This record gives sequence, C-alpha cells and structure tokens, in this order.
Amino acid sequence: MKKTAVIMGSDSDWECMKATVEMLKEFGVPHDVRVVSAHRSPGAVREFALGAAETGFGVIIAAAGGAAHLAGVIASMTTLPVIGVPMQTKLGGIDSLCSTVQMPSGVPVATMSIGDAGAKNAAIFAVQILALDDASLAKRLGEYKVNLAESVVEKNEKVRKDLK
Ligand code: RP5
Repeated sequence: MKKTAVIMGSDSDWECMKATVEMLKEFGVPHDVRVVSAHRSPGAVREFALGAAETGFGVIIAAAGGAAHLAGVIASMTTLPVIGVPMQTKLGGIDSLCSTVQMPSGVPVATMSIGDAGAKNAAIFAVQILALDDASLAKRLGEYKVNLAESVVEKNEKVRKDLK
C-alpha cells in the first residue's frame, strides 16, 4: 500500500493532527509525519513535494493555520492528491479555511473542515482514495460505516431513555 504523508506547518498544529495519525493507524495505513513551513522553510516544502511520489506516498495531508498556504503550495508541485486541513486560530480558523480552500483553477486542494473534525476526516478521505485499488482497505471502510451507524442507534436509545 502507498504511504500517506501527514505534513504540518508548525509543531503547534501537532496536537490537532494527532487525530489524523490515530485514524490512519486504526485503518493500518502506513504514514509519515513531518513539519515543514511554506513561509519559514519553503526549500524543504519544495524538496518534499517534488520527491513525494517517488518516495512512495500516494496521498498528502497538509495542515496549516492563518495564512495557510502549505497545502496549496504542495499541490502546485505534485500530481498526488492533496488534502488540506485548516487549523483553528485566534480568528476561529476561517482565515485558515479560506487560505486552504480558495485555490486557483487547475490546482485543487481537497479541503476539510476546521480543526479536530477536519483532522479526522482527512485521514478517512485518504483511506477512501487508497481503498479505490485496495479491496481489504475498502472492506475496513465498509465496517467503519457499519460501526458509525451502530453508534447512532446507541445515541438514539440514550436520548429516548431520557424521555421516560
Ligand atoms: C502556520 O502558522 C502553522 O501551520 C501554524 O498553524 C501557524 C502558527 O505557527 P507557530 O507560530 O505556532 O509556529 O504556518
């Protein structure tokens, strides 16, 4: 199976991005984590992005906050799918969201929601991409969906019990 790269602009993004790594582990997806910054270490971003496919990555997840250009800059230099995760900021993360999602035509970044939910969904979305040509991963995704639906049944029962 191809590896998933989990890239972030700073170590301050790591607390949130642990959720991505946890989900990848849950699905048994090989991954690598690193900090590189579009603004503070653009050379390292370039080196990573240009070598990512050859290194064996199949999907790149990139998280950044504020002027969040990391995912877009990486997407400009690779043909691999790039998933962007906008980080929470003092402005709520809407700044990160707009910076990540508003890409010019021709250079898409699959942008998740802000913060924790986005971090988790990024991993699931990466798994969905990798599962297109991996039957066992597709099976695990199916099981995940079944468990998700069962968790809603439990939530429903919990709420209805409170009515009595
Ligand atoms: C972005 O700036 C990073 O992705 C981080 O979300 C934000 C703040 O970085 P630090 O000042 O905490 O290093 O590039």
